[in-house]
Amino acid sequence: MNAPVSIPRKSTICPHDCPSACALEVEVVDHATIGRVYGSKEQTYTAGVICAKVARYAERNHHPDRLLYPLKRTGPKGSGEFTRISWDDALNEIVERFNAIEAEHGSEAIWPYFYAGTMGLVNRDGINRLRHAKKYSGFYSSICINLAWPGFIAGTGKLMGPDPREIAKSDCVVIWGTNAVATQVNVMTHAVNARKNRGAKIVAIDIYKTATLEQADLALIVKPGTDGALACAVMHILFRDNLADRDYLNRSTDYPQEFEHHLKSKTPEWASDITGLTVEEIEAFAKLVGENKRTFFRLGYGFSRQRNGAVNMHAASCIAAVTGAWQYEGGGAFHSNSGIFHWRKSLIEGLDLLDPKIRSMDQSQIGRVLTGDETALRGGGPVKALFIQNTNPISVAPEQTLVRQGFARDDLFTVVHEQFMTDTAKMADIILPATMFTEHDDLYQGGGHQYLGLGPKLIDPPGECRSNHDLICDLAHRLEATHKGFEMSAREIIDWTLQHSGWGTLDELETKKFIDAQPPFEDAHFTKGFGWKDGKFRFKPDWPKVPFGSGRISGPIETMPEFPDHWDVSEKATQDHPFRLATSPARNYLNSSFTETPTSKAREGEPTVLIHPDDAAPNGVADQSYVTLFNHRGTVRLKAKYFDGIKRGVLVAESIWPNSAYADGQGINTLVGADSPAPFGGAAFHDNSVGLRPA
Ligand SMILES: Nc1nc2c(c(=O)[nH]1)N[C@H]1C(S)=C(S)[C@@H](COP(=O)(O)OP(=O)(O)OC[C@H]3O[C@@H](n4cnc5c(=O)[nH]c(N)nc54)[C@H](O)[C@@H]3O)O[C@H]1N2
Ligand SMILES: Nc1nc2c(c(=O)[nH]1)N[C@H]1C(S)=C(S)[C@@H](COP(=O)(O)OP(=O)(O)OC[C@H]3O[C@@H](n4cnc5c(=O)[nH]c(N)nc54)[C@H](O)[C@@H]3O)O[C@H]1N2
Ligand code: SF4
Ligand SMILES: [Mo]
Repeated sequence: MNAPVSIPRKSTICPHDCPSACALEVEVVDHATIGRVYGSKEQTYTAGVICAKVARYAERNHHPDRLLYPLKRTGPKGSGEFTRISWDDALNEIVERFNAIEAEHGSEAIWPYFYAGTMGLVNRDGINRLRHAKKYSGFYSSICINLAWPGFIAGTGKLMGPDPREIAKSDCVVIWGTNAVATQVNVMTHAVNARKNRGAKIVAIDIYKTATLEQADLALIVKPGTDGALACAVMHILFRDNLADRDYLNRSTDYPQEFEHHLKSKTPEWASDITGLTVEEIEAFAKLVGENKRTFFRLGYGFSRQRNGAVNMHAASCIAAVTGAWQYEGGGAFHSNSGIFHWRKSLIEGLDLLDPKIRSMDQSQIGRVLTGDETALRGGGPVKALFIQNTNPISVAPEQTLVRQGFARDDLFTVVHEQFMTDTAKMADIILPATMFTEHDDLYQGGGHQYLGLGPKLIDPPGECRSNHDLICDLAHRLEATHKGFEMSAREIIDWTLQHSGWGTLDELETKKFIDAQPPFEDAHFTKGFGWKDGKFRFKPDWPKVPFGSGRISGPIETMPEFPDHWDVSEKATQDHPFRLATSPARNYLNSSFTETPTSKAREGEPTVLIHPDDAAPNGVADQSYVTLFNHRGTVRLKAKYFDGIKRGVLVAESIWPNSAYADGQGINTLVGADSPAPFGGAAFHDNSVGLRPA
């Protein structure tokens, strides 16, 4: 037998919208083919571990259904009838239509719409340069982070925290509102190491028994939208049992006396009623975090996707300030490190051309925008053209019924640059084929860790796929938009951006592959003060003034509680809609990506909704039978699956499936609202009231 020939491996970064941003080693079989993908052992956060769906990336990269050529719609909208055309013809048509629309309706009638299908800074954010250069409508990005980040920053003043690798040095790891086993596997690597090496306890908090909760020593299943109550009761116990660090509170936080008084009524019994946890569970949790000063609170996005999500995120982050966990290695609260990279993005985004008078419409309200809602249009005229990159709004955006109505408009000209025939691409007038991360150069940063890194082009793209950067530059030339970024290669932009952000040169990064950007201990643990002028952690945030990007005040901000609390603004269960539905992520999909790969599809099966057997029986719902979920936004038909690791009255539909996978072709976001939560908007994907009937 011949010895197996070893396939050379090249380093890169996973481009998907995942806090882990793993450092990868990709087998490069030949100039056009990748093999297996491995996690880098050298990059110490990834530490050799990646998720299964990216390990088998060849399935996605070399998928027979990849879009390879530009297509033009030839049948009615949504008919799926397209004809192959040349790039030249496609771009000429786009330019002609955009220019005609601009001449008739003004530049703001064109809406570039994009998100984080790739997290590469050049290919994700370069579309902004075109938008600014042409004064096309702006994009208020809100779908993912708008509840979570402000909630965290409200206390700390800055979006950063202890080195996530310190999880391995903790005595207690609290994995809160993130299903890390499914959504960011590396958190588990470090948490499990802490348990193995130091006997650390792992606490996990979710609304159903996820794979993460199965690995926890203490698994807390709360009712959706009640984490603020849990956090308050924990802090009540910490003060009650003298487990609060009063020195730290006096030295490093704002109003300890007033705050302690506020917590007096937030008893475990009070929280037990709200959360559905037992008093014993709450007491046990408080004792663990109170007695283990090295407690690492790893706060995820999931529990923020509630109308009270920002308040709950803040409340959870407050616990570390009460115990003083911040002071210790392996202690403190962490949500994201996105605040540490100090990127200078003026070249990528063309920020020198930004005109603040141009309207900016809310990403999460695309359904309302396209169906002419005046508030959503922000006083401007209708959107007549969409230019979409890296996102699949017909599947992923709330109020899907409106989104679909909007996309079906005959007077809307839609261009979609995609890798696959997604639900959104199906509604396009022109489809353009996009490269994958292995086929273009880009620069990436971690959210759940502290590395930045280079993702170089490893193989040639198939067919006529072009990168986002190439497309944006070509379109800019044809639209006569000028900016020096349109004249530079992706590598030149990466080099400029690195140098102007203080991270050296591209050549240096090429050699190093990644840079550990972890700030020193005293900054990461805020030992010299939190990110406010007075350096004090805020138990009493000034919500409208929380520094969050271009944060635009929304929702019932005036009724936000003064201190951490149970803020009762979740969508109310009613007699007709008695169930609380969450749309938690499916392990083998990443948002709507990977829904095309055979292994992911086989592992996920079909869309299901988890229901407690005691809720199912009285509603006449048999295990594995079809049910219809409904609310005032629409109906969704899918299979019911009995599951007793969930509270009565709560349903979980793991997502995001293509709409065609559902029995009636309507996706789960049909049931989700696009009303703007406080303080700065967002989307409450896990906060829905629905009714249920056998169907
Ligand atoms: N496999 C997989 N990985 C992913 C994604 C995916 O879709 N699939 N999506 C990627 C993206 S874009 C992001 S932003 C991250 C997000 O990853 P996470 O931070 O993990 O956030 P979510 O996926 O929204 O939800 C996490 C968990 O929060 C739970 N949850 C919902 N409501 C509540 C609540 O009120 N309280 C508590 N305690 N828990 C609640 C949900 O049931 C879910 O299990 O993951 C990324 N990684
Ligand atoms: N029900 C429900 N809905 C949700 C969520 C939920 O938890 N529940 N989560 C929400 C969250 S957190 C997020 S972030 C959004 C994410 O929603 P989306 O931004 O739509 O996320 P993805 O499905 O990851 O990917 C978008 C598309 O980008 C394409 N793409 C990838 N790379 C490139 C590229 O280089 N160029 C081009 N042109 N295209 C590329 C992919 O093929 C994919 O179709 O979904 C939100 N929607
Ligand atoms: S865990 Fe996240 S970052 Fe890592 S390989 Fe999987 S999708 Fe990519
Ligand atoms: Mo996200």
